[in-house]
Amino acid sequence: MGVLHYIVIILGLLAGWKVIRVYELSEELRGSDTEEVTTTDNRWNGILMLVMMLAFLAMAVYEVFTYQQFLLPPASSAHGPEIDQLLFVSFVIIGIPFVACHLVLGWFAFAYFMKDGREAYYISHNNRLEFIWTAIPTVVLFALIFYGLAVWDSVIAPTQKEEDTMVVEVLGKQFQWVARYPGDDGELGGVNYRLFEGTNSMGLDVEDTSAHDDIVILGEMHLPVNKTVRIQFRSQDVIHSAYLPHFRVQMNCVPGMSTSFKFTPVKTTEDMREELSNETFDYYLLCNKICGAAHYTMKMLVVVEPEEDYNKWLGEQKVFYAGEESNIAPVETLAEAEDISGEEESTDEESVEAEKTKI
Ligand SMILES: [Cu+2]
Repeated sequence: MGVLHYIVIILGLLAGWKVIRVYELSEELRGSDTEEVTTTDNRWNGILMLVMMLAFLAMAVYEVFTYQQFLLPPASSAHGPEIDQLLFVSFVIIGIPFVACHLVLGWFAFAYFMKDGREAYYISHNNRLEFIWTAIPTVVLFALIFYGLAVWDSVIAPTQKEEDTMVVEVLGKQFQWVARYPGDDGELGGVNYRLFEGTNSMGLDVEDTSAHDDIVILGEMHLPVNKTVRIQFRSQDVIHSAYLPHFRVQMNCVPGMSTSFKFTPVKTTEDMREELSNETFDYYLLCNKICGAAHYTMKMLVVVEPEEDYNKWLGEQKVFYAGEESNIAPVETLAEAEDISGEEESTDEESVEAEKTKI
């Protein structure tokens, strides 16, 4: 909105205020008490209340349909439809009392406005009524919670055998995502949060030989279609949340622990481009936990493709550990790693001492 809009709004408000003032003054001239609330005022209030409630509901319905597209993108994982149905059922069950309560509220204000000779009906206590309005929401909410738990259970612990599942690791850090694939041995090497240091940006335990052929890729991840994948999440610094909206996957990445989510992508990036008739469509993994100043930049491209393409792509990627000659990941035991952190502390103390002497 430009400055002109604001000026128009302010002038409009001033004009409204002046109109009311003129009305009040004319009433005073007529000798009537402007403070007195008449039956006509009450009737008008009732009508306006009903109109406002109807307008409010109409706006709510309009917004639900207009902005539905921003709620969730089309699902493209095997469990996606289950989550969508849960969401739909929840919205319907919450929507019914939402509409009903507002209609009743508007209607009562309209139909039972205060007028002479009408007396309010007081109920001091009614056990049956209290039982009904406690029992119905309890039963409905219990049903909703059990349904939700059942869906969550089937999503988080699907029945596919673990040996048919491929494993990929995703590491979150301020402000990047890194993917790690097991190499030819099909096994991800060990990691430890205490080994994040220097060029060992993955905290890889290179004493573990299965770590030597691990493949690490920055900001991009490929997945074969129709293959169940377990993504193991880690964080290097603060809590991040890996969010793959199209796959209906979200999992916190917590420093010092490993979390995971198993799912099956069922549509390739190409399938989705065709389905949405959008040439530039891409899947993304986003960070859904405000983790710092550049949180909004934290996303990783996810490419879902046929298995042959996936294998070809993976074959072209580089191995992270380049041998003892490389400057990457010094071979250390955890005890040594602790020693180093001890040294760092003493350096800190030294610098503090140095600061003191300066002063
Ligand atoms: Cu983050």
